Amino acid sequence: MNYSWIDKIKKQKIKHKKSLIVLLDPDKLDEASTIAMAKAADYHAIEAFFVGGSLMSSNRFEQTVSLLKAHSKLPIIIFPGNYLQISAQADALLLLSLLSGRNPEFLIGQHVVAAPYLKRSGLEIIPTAYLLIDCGTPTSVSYMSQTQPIPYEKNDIAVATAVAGEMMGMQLAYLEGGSGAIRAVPDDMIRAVSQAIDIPLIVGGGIRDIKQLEQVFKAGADIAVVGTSLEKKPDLLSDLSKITNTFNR
Ligand code: 1GP
Repeated sequence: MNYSWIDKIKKQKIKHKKSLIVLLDPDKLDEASTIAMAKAADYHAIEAFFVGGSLMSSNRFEQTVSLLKAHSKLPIIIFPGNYLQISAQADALLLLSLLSGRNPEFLIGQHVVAAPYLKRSGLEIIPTAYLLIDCGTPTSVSYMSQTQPIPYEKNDIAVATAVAGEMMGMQLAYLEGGSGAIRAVPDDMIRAVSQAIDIPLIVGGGIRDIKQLEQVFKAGADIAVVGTSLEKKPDLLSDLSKITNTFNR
């Protein structure tokens, strides 16, 4: 039987298990830092790597996936900024539909262009309801997608959007504050969305320390994604993974 990452995540949700995912942006990490992170993650409670970015200026995407594959046993999940970010060496790809926006290019356009490649790639494709939340600063995602995020305090809009995504058959919901966001997605919004849907909920953007990670998990996120803070301070991985473990005892 083929391995399915999303099946594993759904089973973990049933058991109330919390997961931490490390986001690697190939533009921001050189070869040595990527290898160091790959090796370190294997020793901590990390569920997987996400690889991707809103804009890729280097040609390190494929190389980053290869390095992770060579130096870590963890699943490699592509978290694509656009259809150029596809690698058959990875395990799965989040097929993101930017449901918070009204730009058809990010709701279906890019998907159509990518579909023939994705079909041939053999990757596990995971349809994902992707919701960008306004966390205080203009983000690369909102600029690159030319869409407006959901306002910070509009929990009802976030809930209705996530529920719509679930009804459309999406397998994951993702509340995105944007990479390097000044503040993380608000607890109230995470709580409201997690209570309204049955599919696993991912939260990312602006999680900088163990306190914020704890809040995100307590509010109801099944998976937390951390990128920028680990680029700046790789040692934080150990503390973040310890906190994740405390939720899984
Ligand atoms: C993943 O974009 C986030 O959802 C990552 O955000 O870089 O702020 O951790 P940070």
